[in-house]
Amino acid sequence: MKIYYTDDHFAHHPKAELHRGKMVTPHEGPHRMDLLIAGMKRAGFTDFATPPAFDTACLNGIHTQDYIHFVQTAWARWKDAGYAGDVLPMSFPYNPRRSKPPIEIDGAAGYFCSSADTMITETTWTALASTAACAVGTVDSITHGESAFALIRPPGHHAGAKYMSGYCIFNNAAIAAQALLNRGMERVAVLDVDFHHGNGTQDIFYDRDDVLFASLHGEPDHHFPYFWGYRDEKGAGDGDGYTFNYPLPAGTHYAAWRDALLDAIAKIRAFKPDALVVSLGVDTFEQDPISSFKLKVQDYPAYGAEIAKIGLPTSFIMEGGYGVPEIGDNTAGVLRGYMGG
Ligand code: OKP
Ligand code: ZN
Repeated sequence: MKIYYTDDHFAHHPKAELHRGKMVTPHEGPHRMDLLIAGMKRAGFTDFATPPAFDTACLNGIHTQDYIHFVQTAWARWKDAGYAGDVLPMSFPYNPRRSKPPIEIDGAAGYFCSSADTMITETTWTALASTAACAVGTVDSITHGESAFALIRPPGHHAGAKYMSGYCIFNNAAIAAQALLNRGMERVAVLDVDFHHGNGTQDIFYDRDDVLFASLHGEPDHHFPYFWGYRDEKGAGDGDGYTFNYPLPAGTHYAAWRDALLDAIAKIRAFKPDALVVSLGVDTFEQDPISSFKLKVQDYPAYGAEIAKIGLPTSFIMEGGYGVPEIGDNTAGVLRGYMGG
């Protein structure tokens, strides 16, 4: 299996995160990639591949032009305003009677954001170009008949058409799904196994019947992203019945998680998609520092094998997973399980 990767992820390196009232080193940083690569190598993965050149066209239909322009220019505007550090939004659009980005960058940043955990640094764009290109790379592999993995950071599944959120700025899973459709596939399913609800992906495809979205996640009354991911969110308009949410309580072990997975897989099969995108977050691990499920190391290959049984060419897109060396073993474990052990 090809692993699309570049060193450009280093270019996204925010300095601090406000977490539960304290300034801390961001949970989502380059150190994660060291752990992920170490785990992949321990598991014998060697087929690292350079993605195709980034083309902004891959963002069409996923992110709006004004949002893309904001992301590209935000840091320079922040600096020109005389502000320190990274772009960090603090004020969010809450007036339903007015919807336009203000001119001042602090306000503009809030307009394009839904949570104050997502920073833009001087070189973030370079990292985002790489994540999007790696997502497209997996689609290249699929068109050649091979499943593939985008080993990327920052993650993407919280980012919507015109907002960043939850460490995510470009929605790489959505980019992959759209790229598959652009290459002639008629239906694509996105299975989101990250601990957190993939609100951005859900939002982007909510009104569409060509992309099914299914997510297993910590139930939103107690877990980020809080305002999304309830069971009654099922899609709207043409998309009604193409979104499936499996909110699960803190402390969920593999047995119950797997029951939800098998239900999601049944929905995916009934949809008869041409390909599958997996938002692969491994923050479901029992030791994850910001999450609360109880999956163990051996559960990752087990569910990778369940995903393989769907029998679809699959684009695996790295999402979350934090803090401990096992994030590498668990990520590799899913892929090993998918490949048959
Ligand atoms: C991203 B992914 C701020 C609390 C907000 C956001 C979690 C984002 C997780 N310190 N936390 O889904 O793994
Ligand atoms: Zn997550």
